[in-house]
Amino acid sequence: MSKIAIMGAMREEIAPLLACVENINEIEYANNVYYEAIYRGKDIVIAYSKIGKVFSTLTATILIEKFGCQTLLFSGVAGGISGELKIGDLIIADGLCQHDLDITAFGHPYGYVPEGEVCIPTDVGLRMIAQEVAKAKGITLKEGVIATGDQFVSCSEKKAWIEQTFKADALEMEGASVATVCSALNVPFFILRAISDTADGNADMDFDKFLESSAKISAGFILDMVEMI
Ligand code: 4EH
Repeated sequence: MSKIAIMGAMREEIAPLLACVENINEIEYANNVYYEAIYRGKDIVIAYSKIGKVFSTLTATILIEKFGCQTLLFSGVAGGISGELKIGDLIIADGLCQHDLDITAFGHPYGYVPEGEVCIPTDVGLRMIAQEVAKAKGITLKEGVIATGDQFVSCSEKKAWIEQTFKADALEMEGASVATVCSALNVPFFILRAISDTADGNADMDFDKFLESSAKISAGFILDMVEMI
């Protein structure tokens, strides 16, 4: 039977998932804990990677190569860029880029390295399932570009630069690295984020205030999707 990976970056992002699943079996591997579990009869493996591109690369790789997951769903929070996104709103990535990848000194565009791509697309089938779940819940689900980098952005100028350079609608610190792994290993993947802050001068305070509630919104949506995969 197919095994679904659900990952987050922070403990708070997966806590609401662990609260809803059954038969949890903890496995320690590579300085992290992986939680095998059952949700509505489906085999899933849950983990949080720790923050940033490097840790999330490691965790996504292990979920696929060691645990044999054939689909990967990411659930978490993000800084909103698009004016359409308020705190607590959901966004799904149609593509992900690395806003801090810069070899422009050699004439390349921001976010690009040779043999890579600026924007990595996510699985269309999983996006369609998400839109069906949204419809059933009576919510509108924004699709857009999510920009990833190893920085917590709390500055309007930086946010505006990322918006202009990548046409990004939200930003975070793990999506594009997870996308790179899944795309290379041909594993369909999906990145969902609920807005916790708007990446400006108040971002740190908003983040602390809304991390838990936004993480819960994202996790609840992801679990509804699992039933349909
Ligand atoms: O995993 C990191 C967390 C922030 S760092 C990326 N996550 C949350 C998404 C995110 C984000 N990323 C960049 C939400 N808002 C963001 C923003 N910029 N404005 C962190 C947070 N708390 C404690 C320690 N590190």
